[in-house]
Order: sequence, then structure tokens, then C-alpha cells
Amino acid sequence: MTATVDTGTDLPTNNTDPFSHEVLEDPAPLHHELREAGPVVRLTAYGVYALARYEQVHAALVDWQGFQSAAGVGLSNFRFEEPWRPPSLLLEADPPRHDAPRRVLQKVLSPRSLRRLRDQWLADGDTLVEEVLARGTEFDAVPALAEAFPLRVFPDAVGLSPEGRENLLPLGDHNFNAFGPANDLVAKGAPRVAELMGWATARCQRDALSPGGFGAQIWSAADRGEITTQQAPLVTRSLLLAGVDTTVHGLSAVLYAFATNPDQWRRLRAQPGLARVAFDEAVRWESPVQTFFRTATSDIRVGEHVIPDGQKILMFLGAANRDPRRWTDPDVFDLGRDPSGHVGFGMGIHQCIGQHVARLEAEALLTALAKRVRTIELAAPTKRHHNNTLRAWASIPLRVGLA
Ligand code: HEM
Ligand code: OVM
Repeated sequence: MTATVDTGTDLPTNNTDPFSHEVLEDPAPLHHELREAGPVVRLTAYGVYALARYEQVHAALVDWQGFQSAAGVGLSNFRFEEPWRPPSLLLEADPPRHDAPRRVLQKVLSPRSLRRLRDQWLADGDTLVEEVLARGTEFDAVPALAEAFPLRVFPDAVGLSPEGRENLLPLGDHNFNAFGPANDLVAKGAPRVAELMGWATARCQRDALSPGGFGAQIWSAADRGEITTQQAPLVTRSLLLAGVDTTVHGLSAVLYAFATNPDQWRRLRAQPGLARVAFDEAVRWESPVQTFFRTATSDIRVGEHVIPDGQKILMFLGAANRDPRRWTDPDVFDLGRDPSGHVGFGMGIHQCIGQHVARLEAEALLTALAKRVRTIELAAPTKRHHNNTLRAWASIPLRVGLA
């Protein structure tokens, strides 16, 4: 027995690079190793700490006082490094600065505020599915559905002007790469950063946003004094950076899940009201946002170890969402389970503010598909798209049988 605190001398270590192409292709083996190694693991490749078990990931997400976001939720530590862009007023802020932008965006994206979009989005789902099926019963679900649907409904809902919308996916892809290390994926996006961020910043100004949309509502909140007019474009920017690629890969995930689990597709068709549960189960199962970092605000105890003040902690949301300590048969996509409590949208004060938007998109697309399509199967091998943060698809070739 001793009163001295263990400073981590017997901390388990892992020297795998979680952002290597091998891990991005299939993160499951690393996730398993990290969960089994202990409640906290040192990642020697980057000199950071890692949490991969559900209990510790959840605990870190809800402890914003101990695990801060304002030093950046990527590998870069804003205490020492200049952020590559002005930080997000939501994602990369701690209370009290987080509070006002959060309140404003929460209201703009609330289930109540989304009700006026519902009928239109459901109709848009039907239209898109008709258009795709009119071209044939074999198609790549990534461009044809997972990209096409969010791009059809979301930019209009924001009130984004038409020019430059093709920038949204490359911009989001780079933004999510930039939370990782400066590897080849970041280098690939670098040549267009200034152009893409310049475009986004211009599109977030008051006069560029059409009346009634999410963007205009953010500006109205500024007029009411709920945030400053300097903050309005940055809050709007969060929609453009966080609102497209996430739903594209969330929809890809649920479509892949159904293509590879025909019994679950039959179940959805018998009970289309399961569309939202199905989407949440897919977000648990695939975790389209795989990781985010936090920074320790003091020496923080995790299990029998201490993470020193200022250290970066990588939270593996995808590993937590398949932790057998928390989930029965975690690798099984099952509409019969209750996926609530998954950390695929985060947890606590930063929990995804766009989750109702994402669920409405999924509901619209899945119910439209369930009406017209009796069977879904893979028609050719799938291809992953590698991103430092997103679990993403490049291609999901499908063959469907019509109802
Ligand atoms: C926050 C995932 C869709 C906007 C988050 C967080 C996660 C997440 C894990 C927590 C970040 C943290 O704790 O540091 C997802 C997934 C989505 C999705 C998996 C789709 C399946 C969206 C959409 C929007 C959006 C559609 C915008 C309309 C945001 C914003 C934050 C956030 C602004 C920061 C909130 C804050 O820090 O208070 N999201 N997201 N997300 N999400 Fe989402
Ligand atoms: C933001 C932002 C950007 C990317 C992701 C995100 C998942 C938020 O700029 O607020 O949440």
C-alpha cells in the first residue's frame, strides 16, 4: 500500500498507427487489441492516450471539464499549434463559449423545427428512388443514393446558393482528414484548402443565404442578440463542414448493412416504422465518425493510470460501439436490439446537434426504398474510401429486386 499515484509506468502501449491505410481499411483488429489491452493505452506512434472501451469513452465524452475540446478535437494541440482554420464555435469550444452557439444551432436543428421539412424530404426520397430505378436495377449506392439524397435536400435546407455545391464533399472530406495527423490523406486535400474554405466562408455570409433556411435562421438569432454577428458565419460553417459527408457515410453504412443482412431488410419492409432504429443501429455498427480527440485539463485518473495535463486522448467511438462489455453480439446488425446509448453521435454537451437531420434523411430514403425494393444484394466487390476520421465507402455496387 502506498499513497503515491501511479504515473503510468506500466501503462499498456500499442505501436500501430491508427491512421494508416491498413487500419482505415479494417480497424476491427486494432479496436480489439486496444480494448483488450486495458482501459487506457498509450499510442507510441503519436505520443497520445487511447480509450477504446465503451465505459471509458462514454466517461470521457460526458466529462467536458476534464476532457476539453477547445484545444482541438484532432491530433493538433491548439495550446501549442495554430489551428489550420478558425476553430469551430461548437465542436472546438468549451463552456461558457460553447453555450450560446450551441443553444442557437440546437433550436434551428430541433425535431420541432424540422417538421416543416418532413413532407418535402419524404417526397424527395420517393422521387430519387424512382429516378434511380428508372435507370436500372443495378447501381452504385454511394453516388446514386448515399451522396445524391443529402445533396438533394440538405444544401437547400441550409439556404445555400447553387454555385459551388460540388465543393461540399471535398471540403468535408478534407475537414475530417485534418483531425488526423499530417499524412498523405491531408496532403491530398491541401492544394484546394484555401479555395474550398474561401468558398465556404463566402457562402456563410448573410446575403448569400436564402430566406427561411438554417443559415438565415442562424443570422436571425444574431439579430436577436443570441450570438454576435461575427459568430453567425462560423456557426453556419459548421453545417457545411459537418452536415454532408457524415450523412453520406451514415446512409452508405445502413445501405451496406441491409445489402449484407437480407433478413433485416425483410424485417424493415414488414415494419417500415423501424427505419429510424435501423439507422441508429447502423450508426452504432459502422460508426461513420470513428474517432475524436480530447485534451486533459489536469492530471486525470483513468483506472489505475494518470493522464497528465495537456495530453491528447483519442476516443475510439467505433471500438466503444462494438465493445462486448456493453453490447450483446456487437458485430451483428440487428433491428431487434435497442441501439440507444451508442456513442456514434457522441454523448454529453457536444453530442451531435445534426442527429435529427441525419435521422430524417435516413427515414426518407429508407421508407422510399422499402416501398419499391423487395431484395437488395451486393452486385460486385465494395470499395472503402479512406479518411482519417470517417469510416467511409467509395463504392457499394447493388442489385435490387423490385417489389
Ligand atoms: C457533433 C457524428 C451528422 C453537425 C458530432 C459528434 C459526433 C457526430 C460523434 C460529437 C463530436 C464531439 O463530441 O467532439 C455525426 C454522425 C452523423 C452526423 C455520425 C451522421 C450520421 C451531422 C449533421 C450535422 C452535424 C447532419 C449538421 C446538420 C454537428 C455539429 C457538431 C456535431 C455542428 C458539434 C456539436 C457540438 O460540439 O456541440 N457529430 N454527425 N452532424 N455534429 Fe454531427
Ligand atoms: C464544426 C464541425 C466540423 C466537423 C464535424 C463536426 C462532427 C463539427 O465545424 O462544427 O462534428
